[in-house]
Formats: sequence, structure tokens, C-alpha cells
Amino acid sequence: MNALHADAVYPPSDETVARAHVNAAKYQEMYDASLNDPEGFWGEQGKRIDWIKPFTQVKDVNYNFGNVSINWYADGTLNVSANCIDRHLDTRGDQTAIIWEPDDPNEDAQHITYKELHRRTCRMANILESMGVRKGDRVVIYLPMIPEAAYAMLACARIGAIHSIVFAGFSPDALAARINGCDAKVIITADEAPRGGRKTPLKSNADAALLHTKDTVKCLVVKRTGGQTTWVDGRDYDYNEMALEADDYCKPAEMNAEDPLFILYTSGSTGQPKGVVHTSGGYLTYAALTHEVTFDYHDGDIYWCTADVGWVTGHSYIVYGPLANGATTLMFEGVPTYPDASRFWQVCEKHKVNQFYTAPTALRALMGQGNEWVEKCDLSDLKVLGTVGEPINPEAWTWYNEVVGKGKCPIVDTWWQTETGGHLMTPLPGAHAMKPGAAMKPFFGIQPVVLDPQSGVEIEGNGVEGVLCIKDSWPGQMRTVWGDHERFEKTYFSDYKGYYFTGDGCRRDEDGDYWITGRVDDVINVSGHRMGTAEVESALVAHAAVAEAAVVGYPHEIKGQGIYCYVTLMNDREPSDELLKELRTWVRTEIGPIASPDVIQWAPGLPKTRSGKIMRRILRKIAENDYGSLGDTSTLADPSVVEDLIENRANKG
Ligand code: 6R9
Repeated sequence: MNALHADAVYPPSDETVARAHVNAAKYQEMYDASLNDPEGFWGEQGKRIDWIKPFTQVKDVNYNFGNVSINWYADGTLNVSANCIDRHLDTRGDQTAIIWEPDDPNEDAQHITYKELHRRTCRMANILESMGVRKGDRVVIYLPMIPEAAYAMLACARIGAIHSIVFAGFSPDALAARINGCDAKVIITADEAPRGGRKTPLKSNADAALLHTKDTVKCLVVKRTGGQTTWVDGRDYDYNEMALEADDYCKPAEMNAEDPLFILYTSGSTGQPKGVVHTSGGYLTYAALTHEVTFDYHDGDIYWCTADVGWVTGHSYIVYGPLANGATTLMFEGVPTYPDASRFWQVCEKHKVNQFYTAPTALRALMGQGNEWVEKCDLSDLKVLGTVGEPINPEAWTWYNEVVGKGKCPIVDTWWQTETGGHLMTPLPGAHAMKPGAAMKPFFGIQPVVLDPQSGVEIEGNGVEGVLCIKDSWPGQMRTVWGDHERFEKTYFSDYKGYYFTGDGCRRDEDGDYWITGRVDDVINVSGHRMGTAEVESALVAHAAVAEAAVVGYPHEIKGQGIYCYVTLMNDREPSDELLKELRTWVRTEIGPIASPDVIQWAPGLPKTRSGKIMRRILRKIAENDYGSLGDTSTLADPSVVEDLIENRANKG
């Protein structure tokens, strides 16, 4: 099938072109303008949001290693929550802002109007203020996918507090590290998070995390299931009770365009996750513009992004982008396969969804269940489909196009990162042809360059491959790593001087279209979740039985990549099935279920250079079952370990 579709090109239909905000000519005109006159272009785009004090400066950027600084609209002031709520009240106060669909389809959905969103957000903001949260303070949000997650984000934005969301699938240890990492004053959580019919005990996870933080951290608890929780007087606050008393109005704080809006931790190739910092004016402008243009969002459309607010996709494309545009955005608490494999499509039918945005891993899982789950639902309202998070394989793309989109919905394969704030490359519905698996074209203002990985020199022309860097800044770009600007510069601006280094490889095909070929660093992508192999390794070696560990990714049919761990035990420990289970549970406890190892192979020795560096290239090949291309092993300190690893290669079941 790959061969069949590898060269396929799908031009947009006449209907799609006619409807689109941006057609081919308009794209070219706007793209050219964005490069020829960035100040003019972004100055104009900056007007799509409301400013308290309008900006007079647009762009002030320095990409030089040692002096990197990124500023957009730097002398303007605004409030992000007022942009997402208040400014819509006159024109669309009674329009639904958020449709909330619970995990259990028998529970009622909620339709929250802009007016209601305003009330709820103001109350949450007042509650946070009453708990002592002030401008610039950090608030950690550890919530299920419930409307309160959006209220909490917007409430922080309203009073100028900086939120840091921790995905509800992370363990107490990971949560504690993130609370401490930004020195949060308050954590907002819920009793339990229902997902796929099961419940994650968020409050008790938070209790466990709070044992390892300063004892001044306060905990605001939202009631979701009513499940039993332990209560610490003086530390724990009851949201539902306080919301009854809280005032319906809270004045939005006047924030500078470059004041931080949020921190979001993400994995890199080395060390522990880093806190990506996004600021207010540029981020919101970019999230709003990309949401409108990429999804061709029109007033009155119902838009659904299936991500979790714990990831950047949820920040930019469930909450900030859509609400800044006055859209109706759907928030889903559940999973694609509960109670059965038609859940996504039933939700699309029930709420008449027009734009649907999901991850390839979900599509692959659903594709395996058969077409009848899709075909029994009425999907006639769908206009645009999107994917994000990882490369989509041609089989999944074709299934999405034919079975879900009935061949009439353009698919936007959006390539971007936590660091980029919004889409950097994607085909636009009415402007570009699509190729299954290609991110196709740069968004306005984005100048992708393909570099030779060794020399760092730009490779010109088409039909070329290399590492992907971006030449200049865009308003949605991250500004720094929380508390560690040096790490920011080192990670993104030191390997290839003068460019933003994405960590991805890419190919520019004969037509000049872009294909992402995957990470070129030690970051793996498991079910669209980004993970540093170093994190899993450090979790493993923290176990008393483990002497050494090396972790690599390998191709996984559903997850895209699976986690393959080579583990060397301490001298006095013997491999056993019990220990294997124990290590798996251990990693889940240290990081969270998303980091659960797929394969653990006992490795009496690891392939190392004479200087002691683990040769991951070789370990990757063994995990991939690809021994023909192991390359030169003669530089290894002990080449025989490779044979042993091949012989005892774990069954990847
Ligand atoms: C938004 C998000 C970023 C990494 C990125 C790349 C991979 C994302 C992709 C894609 C191919 C796409 N990635 N979108 N690869 N095609 N459409 O996912 O952010 O979690 O930070 O991950 O995901 O490798 O570098 P994040």
C-alpha cells in the first residue's frame, strides 16, 4: 500500500477552494508578504486581538548564540482571558464556547456559553486570588478533561498568574518535580479523572506529590466523581464550595505582551524535561491565526480537537486559539475506544462536528477495528480533518481520507512542537494539494531550511534531505526555558548557529514540499507523546536492582514507536519475570503510565566505545530487528556483547 500511495497527490476540491479563507493565490501573496515585510505582516496580524495599550514595536529578535532574545509586540499590553472571553460577550454571549462531552456517553454533555465561561472563569480567578495567588505566581493544573481545566487556565491568565499543566497521566513523582520546578504556589486538581471507564485518583496522586514539595503549596480540589479523598485542613480548598460564594466578576489584569502566559514541560534529548515558556501577545496572535487558517474555521462551525489540555495541542487548539476566535470548541473527557470503537464518530454525529483534529496513533488503533464503526455514524458535517503529533503513515492517511472524510475533506497534517506554540508546516485546506504523510508547506512567516547535519550548511534545491531548522522567528515561538535561559540557547541555537534547531529531520521533495522524517536526537514519540530516552533510563537506574540501562525507540504498529529497554542488573541480581514486571511498574510510578516499557531485554553488557559511550545506533538496530546494517562494531570496547544481545533479543510481542 505504501508504494501505491507514496506519490499520490490530492488537490483540493473546488468546493473546498471556494469556501476557504485562503486559496492558493492568497497563500502566496500572504506568504511573500510575511517574508518580505515581517514587521508589516505581523503588525497587521497583531490587530486580530484586542490590546489594552496598542503595540508600536512588532519584532525584536536576536538569534545569535550567547545573546538569544525573542520579543514580539513588546510594548503592547493585553489580557489573554479578556481576549478569549470578554470581547465576545456583546456579539456572541449566548453562543456556546465549550461543548463538554464526558467519558461516559450516558452522562449529559454540557454546553457552556461565552457568558457562562465568563462567570466561571471570574469565579475561579477570584478563588485563586483569595488563596493568595498574584501576578507572576505559578499555578500547577492537574485536572481531567473537564471544563474546569479551561476555567483554570483562563483564570490564571486573567490575574496574570502563570499556569503549568501536568497531564493527568503523570505520576506523583513527575508531578512533584513540576511543582518544584516552577515553585508553584497552588496546585489545582480533582478527586478523580474518569477515562475509558476507569478512574485515576488525581487527588491522592497530588497528596503523594505534595509530600515532596514545600509545605506552603495549597491544593484546590474540584469535585468530578465525588470519590473519596483524604483532606488536609489548611492546605486543601474545596473549589465547588468556594465557587458558590465567589464573585462573578474579576477585572482582567493588564499584562505586557512578553509576560509569561504558561510553562509546559516537554522532553528533550538530555536530562530532565524542560519548562517551555510561552508569553502572551505573540502566542495568542499566532494560535488564533493558525487555528482560523489551518482548519479554515468559519463563524458558527463546531470544532473538535481530541488532544488533552496537558499537551501543547490542547493549549493552542482546544483553548487559546479557538476561544480567541470566538469559536465553539469541543472538549472530550474520554478515549477513542470507550465504550466502543465508534465513540469518536458518535461524538462527531451528536455535536455535528465540522473540523476534527486528532493523532495518527488514534487513527491506527481505530482503523484496526474495521470500517463499520465509522460507517454507522452520520459524518456529513465534517469539512476539514487534521492530524498532529507524529508522522502519519499512508495507510492511516488513506483510511482517514476515504472512510472518515468520504474523500471530500481535506486533511491538514500539521507539523509543529511544544516549542513553536502553533503550526509551522501544514497544507492549507483551500490552498494546497495534499500528499499522504507530508507536512507540505510552511505557514506564514516560517522559513524552513534543510541543513547538512555535519557541516551545518544549508542544502539548497529540491529532492534533498537533512536536519530541519527555521531561519527566523515567528510570534508563537517559545521565549526561554523556565529558570534556565542558558539551556534554551544551548538546546535550540548552539548546534546550528543563527537558526532555530527543531530536532527533526526532513526531506524537501522534488516539488519543494516538506516531509518530516522523525527526530534526529534521542527523543522518541510514543503514541504521539514525546519522551526523552534519558528520562526512562534515569527512572530505570533509580531502581536498586539496575546497574545500567539504555533505552531506544522501535517501530510499533499502533503507537508509532514503542519503548525498548536494555537493562544490566547489579551483580547480585538475577533476571526473572517478577523483576521484569517490577521494573515496568517502577517506571510507571516514576514517570507515569505513558512511559511504560514495551520491551525489557536483559543485557549482561551494553555496546560501548572505548571511551565508555553507549552506541545507541547499534541498540536501535537490534531493537528494530535489523542486523544487516549494524555498521562498524570494531570500535567497540567489547564487540562480543552485540552478539549476545542479538541472540537474546527479547520477543517484541
Ligand atoms: C504538537 C506536538 C513535537 C514533535 C516534533 C515531531 C513530531 C509533531 C508532526 C510530527 C511528523 C507531524 N511531530 N507533529 N511529526 N508529522 N505532523 O506534537 O508537540 O509534543 O512537542 O512534539 O512531534 O517529531 O518534533 P510535541
